[in-house]
Amino acid sequence: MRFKSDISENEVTPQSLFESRRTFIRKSFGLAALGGLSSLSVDLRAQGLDPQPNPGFRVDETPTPLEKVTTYNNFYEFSTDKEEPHRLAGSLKTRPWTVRVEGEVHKPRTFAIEEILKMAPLEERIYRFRCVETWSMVVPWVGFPLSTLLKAADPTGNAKFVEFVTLNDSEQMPGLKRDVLDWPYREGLRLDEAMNPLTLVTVGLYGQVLPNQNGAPIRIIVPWKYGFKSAKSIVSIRISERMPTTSWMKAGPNEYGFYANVNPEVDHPRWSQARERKLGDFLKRPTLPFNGYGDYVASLYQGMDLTRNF
Ligand SMILES: Nc1nc2c(c(=O)[nH]1)N[C@H]1C(S)=C(S)[C@@H](COP(=O)(O)O)O[C@H]1N2
Ligand SMILES: [Mo]
Repeated sequence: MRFKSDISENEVTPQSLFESRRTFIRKSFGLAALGGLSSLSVDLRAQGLDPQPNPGFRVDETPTPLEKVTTYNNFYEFSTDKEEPHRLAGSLKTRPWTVRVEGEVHKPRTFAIEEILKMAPLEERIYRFRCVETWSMVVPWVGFPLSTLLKAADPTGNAKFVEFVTLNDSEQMPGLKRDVLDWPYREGLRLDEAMNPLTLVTVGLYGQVLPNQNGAPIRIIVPWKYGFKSAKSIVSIRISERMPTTSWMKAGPNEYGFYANVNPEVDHPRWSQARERKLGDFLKRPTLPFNGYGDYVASLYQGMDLTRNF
C-alpha cells in the first residue's frame, strides 16, 4: 500500500526543506523572471487562499523538486521541446480568465477564475503524475475535486462524458501556429471518472499559483492516467452524451486511447510502459497499474478489456 492517510506532512516533505525550497525559488526567481517563471513567485495566500493539506491524498514518496516540475514540461501550445515551455509561457495572460461549463447541463455557466478559486476550499494533494513517455513526478498539487464544479452546472440525465478544451490563441501561445496537434487541445473523461474524488481542478502547486508552463490559471489533474489526459489552461468544460474525440486520439489512434489509464502491461506501440524514471532519479522503477491508485479507481473499469480500451 503506497498511500498513507496517517502520514504527517513532515515525513513527506520536511517542512524546513519545503520552506527553504520556497525561499530558494523566490531568490532564483529574480533571475528567472525574464524567462517566464514570473507566476512562480505568487504565493496562493497572497490571493487570500489558504490551501490545507489533504491527509487522505498523499504519497509515501519525496516530491519531485519544484525546479524540475516547472522546467521540464509538455505544453505543445508553446513548444514540443520539454525544456522550452518555461521559457516561453510568460506570454500567456491568465487574467481575465473564464471557464464555460456547457453542454448536457441544466445550468450552463461561465465562471470567472476568481469565482472558481472561491468555489471550494483549496486542498494540497500529493499525487503521482506519470507521462506517457517514461517519466514521472510526485507533486503537491493544489485544487479541489472537479465534481464540485460539475455539480454546480447540474448535469442532465444524458450526461456521460466530459471534454476539456484549452485556450486557442496563437498570440499568446506561439506553438499553435504549428500543425502538431488538432487545436484547440481537447481531452476528455467519462463522467464517472470526472466525478471521482481523485480528479482535481488544479490551480496551484507547492503552495504557489500554478506556473504558466504547468497550465495556469486552471488545469485538470487525473492522477491514475497518463499525463496527456491532464489538460492545461482550460477555457471550456463540455458535458456530452457521446465520447469526445481528443486531440491525441486524432493524432495517433493506435498510440493514444481515450482511457489512457497508466498500465504497465500495455505498451505504447513505440516503447514499453512497464518502467518509469521519476524526474531527478538515476534508476527507473516499475510502473504500477493505475499509477498506484487501483484501490480508488479499478472498480470504474470492471468488466472492461483494458488492452482494447487503452
Ligand atoms: N493544453 C495542453 N495540455 C497538456 C499538454 C499540452 O501539450 N497542451 N500536454 C499534456 C502532457 S503530454 C503532459 S505529460 C502533461 C504535462 O504536465 P506538466 O508540464 O505540468 O508536467 O500536460 C498535459 N496537458
Ligand atoms: Mo505526456
